[in-house]
Amino acid sequence: MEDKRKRLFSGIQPSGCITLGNYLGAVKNWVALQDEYDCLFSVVDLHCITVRQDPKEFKNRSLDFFAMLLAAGIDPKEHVLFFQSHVSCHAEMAWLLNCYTYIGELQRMTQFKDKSAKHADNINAGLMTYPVLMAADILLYQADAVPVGADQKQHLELTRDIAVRFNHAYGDTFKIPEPIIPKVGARIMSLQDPTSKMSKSDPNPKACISILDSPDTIMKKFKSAVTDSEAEIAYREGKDGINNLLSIYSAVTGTSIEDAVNTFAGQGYGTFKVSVAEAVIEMLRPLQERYAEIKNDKAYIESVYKEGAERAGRIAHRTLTKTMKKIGFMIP
Ligand code: ATP
Ligand code: LTN
Repeated sequence: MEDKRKRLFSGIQPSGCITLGNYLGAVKNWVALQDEYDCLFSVVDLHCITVRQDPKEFKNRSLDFFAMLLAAGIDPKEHVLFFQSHVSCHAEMAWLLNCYTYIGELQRMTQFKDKSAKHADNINAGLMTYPVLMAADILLYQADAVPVGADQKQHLELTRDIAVRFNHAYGDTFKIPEPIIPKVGARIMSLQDPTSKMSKSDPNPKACISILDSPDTIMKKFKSAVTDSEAEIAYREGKDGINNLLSIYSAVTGTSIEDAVNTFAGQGYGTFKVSVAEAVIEMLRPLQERYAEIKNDKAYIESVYKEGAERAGRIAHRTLTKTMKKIGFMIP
């Protein structure tokens, strides 16, 4: 029976580890949205090579990420979970869309500017055309909705601009996707510098929580989180460290920021940090247990990604052919 639910697509790069930021800003949301949408989730490995990767590590990490998504609760029977590189239409569609995207648009992207500054010795063309590959990911599946953290909003706007431009030139071809950005957790900040986002590529390991960190490590990282010298638990401008901890607590427990503030009002920062750490540890415990099981079952992981690539490939191929026909390619 044809699925009449709206279609959803999202992706995560297998670089670094899945951070608490990725989890609260994206993955946790993916799991919840599975009830409402017909979903495709991808480990977007092609995106990773804009930065040099060690081949062996890259391969292992890609598999780890796949297992982590399964452990987090992605249901590969109901939905599609696959590696981007297993569906060659992504790279092909990216080429087509490159020719409908302006260099000026790509140079304006905040992430491009940030990453160029960070990797000044390797500003390759892929770093710049990265958002076009992302647009290809989304448009290939005619996705209605794309859940992402706040940092990806700009890339999604570009995706929409490219799709509108193409549709305008050739007639209705692509669905125009809507972003889904969570109200709390959309932008989890670094524990060491709460004015910048928690990033898997942060060189300071204390800045970032991995969803596979041990309870001990999580507790230590929260205890050393940077706050301020006021000793007042309140959510307001200028209290970046405390705001971040309140956001994390709220996203993890599902309580509003206001209720969290009331719960902790009058307590010291030390006690508050311990409570936030405990909530995170409890949230991650079942995920870590499932991960340990799934990681050992190589045959299961393989069967899921093979089936995922087939199911995704069928949809992607349909859109790629349609797009090529519109442009005027001779289709064999
Ligand atoms: P890097 O930090 O190295 O740039 P990343 O952590 O942004 O990488 P991605 O795989 O590009 O990793 O992101 C996966 C998802 O996680 C995206 O939807 C992104 O918006 C979301 N995300 C990333 N960092 C955060 C954060 N600090 N808070 C909330 N969501 C985040
Ligand atoms: N650029 C994204 C990862 C990504 C993505 C996508 C997210 C690649 N393709 C398609 C949503 C839909 C990021 O999160 N940094």
